[in-house]
Amino acid sequence: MDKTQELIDAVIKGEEDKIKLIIMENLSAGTPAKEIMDQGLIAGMNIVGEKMESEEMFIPEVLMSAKAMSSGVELLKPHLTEDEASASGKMVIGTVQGDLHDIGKNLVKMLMEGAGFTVFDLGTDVSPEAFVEAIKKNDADILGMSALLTTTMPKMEETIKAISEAGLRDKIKILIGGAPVTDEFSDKIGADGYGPDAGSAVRIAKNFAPDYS
Ligand code: B1M
Repeated sequence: MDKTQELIDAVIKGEEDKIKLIIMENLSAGTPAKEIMDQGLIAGMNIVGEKMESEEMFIPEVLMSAKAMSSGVELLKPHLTEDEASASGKMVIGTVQGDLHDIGKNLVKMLMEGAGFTVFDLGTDVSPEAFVEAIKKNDADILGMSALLTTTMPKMEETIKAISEAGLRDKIKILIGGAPVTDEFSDKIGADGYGPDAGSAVRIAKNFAPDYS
């Protein structure tokens, strides 16, 4: 692939036009879309995730990178086979019932997509029943729940109970996050992991199963 490092840098800097240009040049030259995705977009976004975790990059910059990368993914999507597009795990994500905050959840979604996961976003105010239905319908491997209010955190536990009652707990890994959420809370309600930020959410999700990386 031509200009690999330039594409990685453009993702980190959130340079949407440059990303599109490099992708078009590579597609015209016959570079496989999967190679452009993996070696350029995902490689760049992985660095963004790491920089976010180490506080070298902050929310506005990460949003710019994520948005720029998404436009690159859109350009590549028609050139990816179905298998390639969903090579990694499948995640259902949403903000829990009663909670309308979605900026952090959207960031997690974008970085997960950047890392190659297929993400089904249920939006905000998602009931435990709706999470259960979406896990079944999409045969998801991972559930991501976000909560920003102390009053809506208990909905995470309710959702995990509903998943157990539906007999799905063994087949799904559960990742939670949001400003008031903690590791202790995650352990208490029986989640599989807690991500303090979007970068670490991706790292934890990849650790859930070796073939997600
Ligand atoms: Co709201 N709000 N808000 N608000 N709001 C907070 C959360 C609050 C802390 C402000 C305050 O009082 N200091 C407070 C909660 C207090 C509490 O519960 N302890 C609060 C309140 C009270 C309310 C209302 C009740 C206000 C009212 O109406 N009286 C109301 C509730 C509405 C509802 O949800 N039912 C409300 C409404 C709103 C707006 C609609 C105005 C708006 C939301 C817009 C939107 O999301 N589209 C809003 C906002 C913007 C905020 C603050 C200012 C910013 C939240 C944010 O987007 N942060 C917030 C104060 C604050 O946090 N400083 C506040 C940026 C975002 C990138 O961070 O979401 O934490 P965050 O996500 C991070 C990590 O947490 C993590 O990764 C992200 C990136 O690093 N993460 C995950 C998040 N989800 C994850 C999932 C994962 C893993 C990691 O795995 C799946």
